Amino acid sequence: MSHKKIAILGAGPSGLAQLRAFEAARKAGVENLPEIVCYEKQNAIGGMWNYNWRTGLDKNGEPVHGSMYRYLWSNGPKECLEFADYSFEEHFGAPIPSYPPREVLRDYIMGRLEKQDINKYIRFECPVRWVTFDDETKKFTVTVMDHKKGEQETNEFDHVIVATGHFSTPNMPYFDGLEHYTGRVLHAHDFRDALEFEGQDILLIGSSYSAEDIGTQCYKYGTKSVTISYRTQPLGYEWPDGISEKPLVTHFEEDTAFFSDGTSQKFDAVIMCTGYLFHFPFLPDELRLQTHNCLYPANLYKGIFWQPNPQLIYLGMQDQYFTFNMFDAQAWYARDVILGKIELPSLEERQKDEQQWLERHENLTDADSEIDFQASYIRDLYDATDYPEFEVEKQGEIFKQWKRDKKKGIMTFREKSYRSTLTGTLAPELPKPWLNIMDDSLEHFLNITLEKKSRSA
Ligand code: FAD
Ligand code: NA7
Repeated sequence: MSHKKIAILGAGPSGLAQLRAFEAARKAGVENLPEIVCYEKQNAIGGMWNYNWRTGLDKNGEPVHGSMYRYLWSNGPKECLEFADYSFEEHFGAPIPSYPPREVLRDYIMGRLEKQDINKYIRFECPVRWVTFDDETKKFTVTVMDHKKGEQETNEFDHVIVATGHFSTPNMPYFDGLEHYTGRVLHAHDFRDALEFEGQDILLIGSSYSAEDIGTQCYKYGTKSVTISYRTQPLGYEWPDGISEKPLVTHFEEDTAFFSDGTSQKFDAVIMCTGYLFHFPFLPDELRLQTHNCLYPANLYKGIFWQPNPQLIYLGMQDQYFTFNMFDAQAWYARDVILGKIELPSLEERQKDEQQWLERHENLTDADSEIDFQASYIRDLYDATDYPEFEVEKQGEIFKQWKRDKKKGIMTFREKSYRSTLTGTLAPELPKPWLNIMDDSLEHFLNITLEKKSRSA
């Protein structure tokens, strides 16, 4: 029997989960594994978790993928994103606090992989340009630009797995008068360093994760005032002096923004924290997922298989409470379908299943029900595979506690500790208030965390 060939598009956490899933099968002695190629636009693995100082275009003229910025700390407890087959404690050799900075999380993601020698499957600096499917041969052709060789290349595959992320292409709304506004206008995607706004009055438009995180971070690094303008709902936290919320901007005149409550204020800069577009410029309409940021995008069976053609698989396309372990659950399931261990039902059955999830999705009323929904989605996936147990419902309870802790103190929630569902260890406390830890490097974080531990030992 000839080997199947599969293409994984993207080597961020989702694409890496897929590679890891096949590695796990290989180690378990599964034979006749498919031939795998992973095409990655950047020159490193890790996706969004690689800090990229560039904005706009990269050195090859490709759109810069990175939306992460300096001094970014995890916005959720690490206990809710722990890989079931690799705990934080195993990676760092000791327990660490619940909210690590970006570099620490990146190190953890990489740690599991270095052991697995996954790089050999990855073709770096190879952005995918175009994908087609032939109804007769039932094969995909994937065309990539190999920037290292300076030439395009086309190959055939039995499965294509899209793992290109969806927090990279800015949703950039227009407000009257912006073209004459005299301050700086940027999207969160291009925000890199809070220090740029030290001493300034800034306006953030949008009221979700990016607004709360960029707002609190700017406050931490000396921005004079942060105003957050919401379209539907304010974030509603108890903000310190220097951060406030306003209803939506109506228009701009010179250096001033006007709001729908009739007030106005001068600003030095405007940061659009208005979310991201699902953007797959390499996919024709009949293969292209069209959705917005939500917990259950339509047209995907089990949240991963493209309904009209399940040889096409999407990973990580949901809005995310759970991240790394959800990508794992998806990747293990996709792997088992590709290996023929799980048989896909008929289109009718697949649509019926999807409909049930969509109906549940429509009836979600609050964050707690959303968390339960995503936990049961994950449970449904990994109950069908040999992915190790990670007590997803317990992690859901930690997410609910996280929500409450944020409500109690948006500037202090990162000082809370939670218990790992894998090891049972309660995370140590941050040795200092988050607001006072200005150095977010891996080295500094481990130094202060482990120092504290040895003092108290
Ligand atoms: P990505 O990480 O986006 O990776 C996609 C990969 O695909 C990239 O490497 C990209 O270069 C590649 N790619 C894209 N297009 C192409 C192409 N055409 N050809 C080839 N390769 C391509 N999650 C958390 O769990 N905790 C957090 O604290 C957190 N904070 C976040 C903060 C910010 C500012 C953002 C933007 C996201 C945050 N997230 C957080 C969510 C984060 O997106 C996920 O953790 C995770 O990175 C998603 O993994 P992914 O592989 O699906 O996508
Ligand atoms: P989200 O969570 O998708 O939120 C987008 C926000 O932008 C949300 O509050 C929207 O308001 C708002 N929005 C969108 N369009 C507009 C317009 N036209 N005017 C005003 N406000 C608008 O994106 P985030 O960037 O916050 O988070 C995405 C990921 O990045 C996340 O995983 C983080 O960890 C980092 P709405 O509520 O719809 O009215």
